[in-house]
Amino acid sequence: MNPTKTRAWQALEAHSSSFNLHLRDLLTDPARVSAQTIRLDDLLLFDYSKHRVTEETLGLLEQLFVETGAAEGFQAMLRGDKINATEGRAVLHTALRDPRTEPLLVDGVDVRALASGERHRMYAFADAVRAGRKRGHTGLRFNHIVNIGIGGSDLGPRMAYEALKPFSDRDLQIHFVSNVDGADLHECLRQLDPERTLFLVASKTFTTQETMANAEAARAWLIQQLGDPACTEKHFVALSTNAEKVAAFGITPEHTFGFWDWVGGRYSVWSAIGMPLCIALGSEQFQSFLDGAHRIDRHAAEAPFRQNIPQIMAALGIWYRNFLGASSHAVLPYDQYLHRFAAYLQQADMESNGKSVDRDGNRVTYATGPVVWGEPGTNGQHAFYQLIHQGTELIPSDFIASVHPQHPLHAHHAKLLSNFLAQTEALALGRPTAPTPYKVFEGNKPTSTFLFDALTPYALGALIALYEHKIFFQGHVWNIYPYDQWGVELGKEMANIVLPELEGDGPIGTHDASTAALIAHVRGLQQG
Ligand code: G6Q
Repeated sequence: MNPTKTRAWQALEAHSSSFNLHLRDLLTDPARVSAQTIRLDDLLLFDYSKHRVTEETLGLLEQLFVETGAAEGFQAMLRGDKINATEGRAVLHTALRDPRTEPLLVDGVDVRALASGERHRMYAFADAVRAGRKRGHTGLRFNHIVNIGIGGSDLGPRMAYEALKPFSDRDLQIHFVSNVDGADLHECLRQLDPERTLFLVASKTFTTQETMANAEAARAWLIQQLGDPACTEKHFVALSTNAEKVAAFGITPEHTFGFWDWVGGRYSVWSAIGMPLCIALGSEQFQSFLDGAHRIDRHAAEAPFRQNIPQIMAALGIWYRNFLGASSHAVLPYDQYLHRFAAYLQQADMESNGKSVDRDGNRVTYATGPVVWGEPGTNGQHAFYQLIHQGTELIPSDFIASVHPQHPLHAHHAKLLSNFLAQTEALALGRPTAPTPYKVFEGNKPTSTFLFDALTPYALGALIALYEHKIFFQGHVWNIYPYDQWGVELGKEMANIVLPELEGDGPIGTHDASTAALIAHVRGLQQG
């Protein structure tokens, strides 16, 4: 339903227009903090007390969730309804990490059993690579693993591998190649020992231009290095839903790990797309990563609104986006290992909720997904925090850290955490008086604090799932379809028109005047 037609939305509009409370005043009340802090197991403390909300605001946001049927919508996703209606698909990344064995049927097929079967094949393969039971063409153990994939087939495993490096086998070097810019593959190949390199071609469709170009070039390189076309058999693995295309590329069924159309690319790290992570961590720790996500699946489904972290995250985002005019959302992990987290979330969130047509096919009349961005603290403090503190934009920010670090430099960690805590306090309170107006900090800048006990595989699984479900709840309330991505099609199609024009010497087709001139310029310089 159109959320603006709900009573809650209209009440929130009235409420926001008269809202003039400052966090300085709101945060004098310790009861507020206990009411707006959620402690989840020994996993995480989530503090949402530093937000421009009152009990009334939260009550109205809860009402908005009730009126739009958000909790029922979540159940519909979990039970396999085809909520990705524009592609006619169920959305079941949650089934990939669900340990239950009762059948969950989609089109008469038990997706839990499918997922579990393929997961155990992946576990056996990953553990065999780690133990040296799977070896290369010349009998050597693998020590370089190269994931070739892009978008959803790159960002998740890459981010998670970086985040969990301390838990990985350090004798294995895991590389990620994604860009069709040859520089990416070129720089990677320079580091490899061909006899000891395993290539993982990660592509749901197995047709993506970038991935196929890189996979073909990698294969040619390997054959040239090892001097035997038969060598590719042991050195190539496919992670894909398209068994036919994989076979046509020449990868064996034994080296093919599948997933299904009910796994969206940007939600696929839990499937065979997680193979590089699984090889790096081993199956036990990968399972713990899945278990952490499943813990959040249950939490999101069961916890009441005020105790439900992803629902609160989503509701606060809607409050700022639709009622207080925020157009972006910053994600600031005080954790160097999470240095790819914002990049990952940009895809998860912006590709899901960057939509302007609602579920009835109408242009929306309200704002949907914000721009998501961020960098690890403390680096960001020396760069863009100026704008968050003193600029004219309202930028709600997520501060993420762990109490216990994954490295032995504890004195560093105390410094890191002191910055982490001080920044959210400074943003909230500001400094109302100063010798010059330039040194005044207005404060009242909202933040959420996510404080993990430690960034373990379990915790990372939970962290990702929190954001996945935040995205679900926002997309649901906004009445859009989060699980398609038609917006990436047009540019791809047009690149296929431009490519032959760049490579050939025939006439340049019909383009806008700017693009036609640019094509002519490139051709002129390249072809003399
Ligand atoms: C993700 C998108 C997109 C996709 C890539 C790679 O949700 O669909 O980022 O993951 O375009 O697609 P393939 O895995 O099919 O190569």
